[in-house]
Amino acid sequence: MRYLVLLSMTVLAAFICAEEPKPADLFEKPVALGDGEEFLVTGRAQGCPAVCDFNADGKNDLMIGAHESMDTSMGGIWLIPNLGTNAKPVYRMDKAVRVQVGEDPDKVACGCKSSGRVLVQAVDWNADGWMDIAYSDTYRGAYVLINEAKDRDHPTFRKQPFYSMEKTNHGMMAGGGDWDGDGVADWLHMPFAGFAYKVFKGDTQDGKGLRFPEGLKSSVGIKIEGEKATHCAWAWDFSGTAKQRGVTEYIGTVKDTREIVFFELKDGRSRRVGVLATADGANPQATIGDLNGDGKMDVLWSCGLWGNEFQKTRVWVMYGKTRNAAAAGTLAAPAK
Ligand SMILES: [Ca+2]
Ligand SMILES: [Ca+2]
Ligand SMILES: [Ca+2]
Ligand SMILES: [Ca+2]
Repeated sequence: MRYLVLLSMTVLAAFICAEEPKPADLFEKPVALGDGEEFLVTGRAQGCPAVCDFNADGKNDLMIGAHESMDTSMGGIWLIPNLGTNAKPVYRMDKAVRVQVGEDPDKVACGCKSSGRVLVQAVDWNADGWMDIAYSDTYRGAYVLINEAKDRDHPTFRKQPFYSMEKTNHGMMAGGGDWDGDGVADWLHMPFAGFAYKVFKGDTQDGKGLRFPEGLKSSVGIKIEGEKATHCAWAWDFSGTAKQRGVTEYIGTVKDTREIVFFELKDGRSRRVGVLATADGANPQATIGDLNGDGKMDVLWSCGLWGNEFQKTRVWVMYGKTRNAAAAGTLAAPAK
């Protein structure tokens, strides 16, 4: 009898293990990006990295939204071309191009010297094959930069509002991924530091481009209680089993911790499944994208470093192990 109980418990445990993804099985160990000898050190504070292919050469580049420095509340966006290959990317900060609005660098009002952020995402808003950018200043509003389609290597943009909080709110955070499971990336607005989650459902034009409905009212609130991300959150079927298990898997960060956490949301309740990595600085900002273009969704993050290098930022990636990003083209590179 005892043997039978033990046996059935073992079988049950095996069944549960098979159902529940282990975060360690989903991603490789984190690596810091750079040129193979030196790490990419951006010299910017509170960096938020994202995958893009701004020059449309088929090699995935990096985009970083960040403070100009900790002496100012102003920020900007930098594009860093991939000088290597997708499998072996090479990024150097001295090759970075600052995003221009017309003749001038885009100035982002972060609202705060120490903790404002610039969360960025590559989109192709008008489906013309030229990369556009959606970003949030985490303070008051979100914007879209429409590529003027003049120069692939040194793009210039037109700036237009995407939505506005209308009054200042230091706790406005953002994220994305696919929250409704249709394979198209969405935008996530997290007012009051994750108190609410509002999804802007991503849309394409005949399968090309990526845009979100404009104006705060066009977002849809999702119920999320329990252990949840507060500073950024990105949903994807990372394990490839989320849909069949009826859950939403997402990665995110929580205020005042350095952890990149894997969460699961089911019936409005969120819970921590496990910690994927611990950042080398406070309040890391994470995004997802298929950086090496292998059809497996990767996780990127950066932060402000502590100590006497607190204005510098290293960019980390954790490559995905599960083939799950087939429909994620809009997250990595715009349609050509
Ligand atoms: Ca490229
Ligand atoms: Ca475009
Ligand atoms: Ca979606
Ligand atoms: Ca990948």
